[in-house]
Amino acid sequence: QKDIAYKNRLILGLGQTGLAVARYLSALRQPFHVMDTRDIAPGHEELEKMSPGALLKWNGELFTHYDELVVSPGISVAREDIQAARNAGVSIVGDIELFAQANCLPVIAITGSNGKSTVTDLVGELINASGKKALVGGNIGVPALELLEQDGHLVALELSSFQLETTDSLKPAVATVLNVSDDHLDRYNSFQDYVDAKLRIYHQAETCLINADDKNTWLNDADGRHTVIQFGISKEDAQPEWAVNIETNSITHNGNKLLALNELTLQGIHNALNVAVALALVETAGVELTQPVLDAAKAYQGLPHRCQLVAVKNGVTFINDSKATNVGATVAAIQSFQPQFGNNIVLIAGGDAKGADLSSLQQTISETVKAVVCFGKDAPAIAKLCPQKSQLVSNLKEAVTTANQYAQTGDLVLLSPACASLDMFANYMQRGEQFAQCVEAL
Ligand code: UMA
Ligand code: ADP
Repeated sequence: QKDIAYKNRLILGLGQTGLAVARYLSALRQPFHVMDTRDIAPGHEELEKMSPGALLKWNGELFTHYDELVVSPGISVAREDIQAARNAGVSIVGDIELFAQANCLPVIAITGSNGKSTVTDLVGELINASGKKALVGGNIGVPALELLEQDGHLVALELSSFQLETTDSLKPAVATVLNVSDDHLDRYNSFQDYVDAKLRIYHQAETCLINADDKNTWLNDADGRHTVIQFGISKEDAQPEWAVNIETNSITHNGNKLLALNELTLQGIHNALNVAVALALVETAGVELTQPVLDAAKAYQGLPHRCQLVAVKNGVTFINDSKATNVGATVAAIQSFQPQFGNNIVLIAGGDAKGADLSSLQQTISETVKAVVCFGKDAPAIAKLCPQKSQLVSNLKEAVTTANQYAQTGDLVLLSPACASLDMFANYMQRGEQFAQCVEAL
């Protein structure tokens, strides 16, 4: 790895990211302090052992005493105190920027509103199946700076729009924006601002992989600096290089069949696209698509809390899609189960909608769902989309028992909340685990 410049830094936020930055700077013997807006920051005990006295009370007036602020993704850089520091000449970066300054390995960079973790994890599996070693991290849950300590051949990085906002030096071998739909509008002034944050991933990418079916993922490459390739659904008049062909039931590269869709363990068209993207990313980064790599794509089971089977009870199937934290994810999940369950789907949804426009869920609910059981902060807004099919309940436990009452043998009860979990749970994982426990207890 390369050296990063010696600076006096202030780390903002002491969650996973802030702690990883502190460990990294500490190992480099560079000076830093940390501030967090919370009374008790999650990483305070480890920080105190590592660097006694480094944690200071949040005070925006002190920001200009530092050369650089390293801002955690959970803190908005639009805050007045951070903007004032920027205007006073203080550099504003995030952990991914520090990673990019030090990293020497080729990077596969992945963003999008939905499918990031699935594609990132699968890219890691495909690289490992090829005999090379993948380092996988970023928004998926392993702070990128931790990857600098490990040996490997290729890095797969999941990046959120927040991480991209504070990153300038990343030069991915290949980068993709999988799709963009309403999300995080509590942190952006407009949908376009959110799209623009995502598109930053392409800035210095050698190859950009765009979604032919989603204009929001396209880039303006007027000066031809990038190689641009496409993935998408194959149509009569448009054949993306990497395609899911529904008529021939296959994933193709330049028209050549790589895999049959029914060979995949992952279900649904959205997941077939995820597999096509992962193959495209690794091939572009120099991994040969040998039989072991294709076999790994077929065998890939997906991550927990994404359209995961929990149980079949009295003929009713229960699926945990707790990671569906926006409308786009829930629509994709419902559509993927429709071929199997038709309109016999009871949806459990609700939580914190983060300011999203929920209306795009309306059509899917009115056309394909039998009943919607709504809980959490934005339950009333979801129930309003189709009042005659909706029932409000006060918590997830009640939602499961109510959904079970609506369901008959052969039906699907799908937890796909279209909302963040933070109004009632520590995170989406806790929500998914509680769902499984409630199903177990039926
Ligand atoms: N917070 C404060 N005050 C602070 C700092 C943070 O209140 O001073 C709050 C934030 O508003 C947020 C929470 O604490 O609600 C966590 O924020 P953080 O920046 O400390 O988060 P980390 O623990 O560092 O985790 C972050 C990513 N979290 C966010 O972007 C909110 C993790 O993605 C990521 O896995 C981790 O870095 C490692 O890279 C999680 C996430 O929810 C999974 N991401 C969002 C998403 O996927 O939709 C973007
Ligand atoms: P992210 O990391 O972007 O949140 P995940 O891979 O964790 O994405 O998947 C979250 C949810 O999004 C899944 O449970 C599924 O409902 C939905 N999803 C996954 N892939 C896609 C896709 N390509 N397009 C639309 N929705 C998707």
